Amino acid sequence: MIIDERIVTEAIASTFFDKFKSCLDLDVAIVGGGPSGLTAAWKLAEAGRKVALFERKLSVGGGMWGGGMTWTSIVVQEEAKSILEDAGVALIEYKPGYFVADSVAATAALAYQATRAGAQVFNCTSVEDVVLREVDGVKRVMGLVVNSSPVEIARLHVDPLVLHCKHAIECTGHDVEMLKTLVRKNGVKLNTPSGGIEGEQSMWADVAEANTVRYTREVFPGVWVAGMAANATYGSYRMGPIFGGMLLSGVKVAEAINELL
Ligand code: 48F
Repeated sequence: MIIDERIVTEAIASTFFDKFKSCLDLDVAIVGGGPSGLTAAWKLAEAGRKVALFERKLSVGGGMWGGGMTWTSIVVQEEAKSILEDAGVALIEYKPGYFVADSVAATAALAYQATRAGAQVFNCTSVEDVVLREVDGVKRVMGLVVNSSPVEIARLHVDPLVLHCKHAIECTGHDVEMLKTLVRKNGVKLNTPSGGIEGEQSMWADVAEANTVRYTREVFPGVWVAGMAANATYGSYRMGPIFGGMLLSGVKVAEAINELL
């Protein structure tokens, strides 16, 4: 076979733009491809929902690749063990209730399960704003404003593109980027004690793990928080390289949204 570079180019351009066009009206748009976002994408796609995940970096996986301090092991607790097992990840029980997985294997498995289930992943894509509408006096997020990450990094003055969604999930981790933008630009009140983003506190793994799941919820009409973003939004603690809460949060948000769709 003689390889024609033009066909290679056309194949990439054509399939990519078909994929992008198919995502202009989503059931769920996920912002951030760390463990919580990938798990949510996997579970929603598995339930047959039209879901896309937008990740700023070249690789999805967020803070999971590097285990703790670049030592490539992660820990999950009993309650979350079956999520990684279902993804095909091998676990060893280090001490009763503490299960260890290879962080690279776990991250790759979540990414594979999400895409295999049908979630569309747009890496190198930064979410820079949201689409806001007011219907009968109630404001609601109805979509995302996205741009190419290289455009963002190079600070080029290039306008973004827009897609609509029924629900958006804020999974940007510690920085809660999307929600911060929503509050800063629109002065809206969130479903939090202060009406704003409470801010993350220092390390307390036990409480933080439980709170990650507890605070996984709709924080503003059309916007849900999951993973570390849920902790930062509701003023809970950080927890370091134990990842069960992230996975359970991804499952919880997927189930809650799936029930509404
Ligand atoms: O930080 P991250 O892994 O979020 P997570 O799913 O998991 C947290 C853990 O990794 C760890 C922890 C567990 O004990 O504390 O930190 O809550 O992934 C967040 C992803 O969001 C991307 C970012 O590059 C990362 O991959 N991201 C952040 N802002 C944007 C974004 C944005 N504006 N647009 C697109 N992606």
